[in-house]
Amino acid sequence: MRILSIQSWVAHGHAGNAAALFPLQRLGIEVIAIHTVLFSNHTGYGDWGGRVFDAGLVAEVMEGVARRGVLAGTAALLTGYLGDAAIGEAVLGAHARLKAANPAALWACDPVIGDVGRGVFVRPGIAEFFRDACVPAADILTPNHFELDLLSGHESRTLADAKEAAAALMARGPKRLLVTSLVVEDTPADAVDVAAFRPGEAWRLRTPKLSITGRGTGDVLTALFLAHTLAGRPLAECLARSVSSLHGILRETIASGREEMALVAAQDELVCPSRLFIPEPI
Ligand code: PXL
Repeated sequence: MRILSIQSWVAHGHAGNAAALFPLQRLGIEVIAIHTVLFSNHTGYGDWGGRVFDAGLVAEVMEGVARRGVLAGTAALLTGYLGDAAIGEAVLGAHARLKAANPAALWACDPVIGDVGRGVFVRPGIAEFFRDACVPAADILTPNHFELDLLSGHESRTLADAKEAAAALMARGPKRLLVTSLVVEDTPADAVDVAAFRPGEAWRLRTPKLSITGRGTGDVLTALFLAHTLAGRPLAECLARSVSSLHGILRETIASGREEMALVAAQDELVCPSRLFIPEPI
């Protein structure tokens, strides 16, 4: 199994490809990783070194990869933090190239735009790019609650609102949706929900809220959700395994007093989560 992952790279810590690559590899998946930026650390620190790559570089690397003849055997494209809207065009080009080589390939798109509390944290044009160009082309979309509202154009205050927004987005193309960091009216203050949708089917998984403002957590979730989807697992199981693995990683992160996810130290959680949460149909 091989996945092409186009996301940011950070030298220190885990966000973008530096969050997604190892979990995929730990699950036995080969990854072709193309980076959209090279930063010292994720932007949540408010201070970082490095720069966004130009879109031409991303396209050139993609062309080189295509010339190796490996795309026909690549099952999916995984995309996340873009850095710049122009890189979005290179991502669309990469998607077209992959589909030409393997028409069955899936695109799992994490529309990284922003978060509740932090607002939009990406450059102008990126939100519109995700809404107008990526939603119709992606097979799997993994917005957080903030991004669900932004992409659907409606604020989801209740579970019914969130289901409506998910249905509206799926009507535009994606066949599977994972909504992370979902906090609706009936979400208890000490919990956080993740919901998974496909047409005619919806699940919610509630986990205890952990005292950590993890970055890159969405990148790990999307990678795991894609890996389990490609393994042919049912939607509820993809949700349960992905969230339970991340929860185990975050528990170890807190226990060891780290600032960045304990992906390496708690790697067994990626394969076999020590506590398996069970989703409920909604
Ligand atoms: O997790 C999203 C993400 C990815 N890559 C970089 C980031 C962030 C979020 O802050 O800064 C570089």
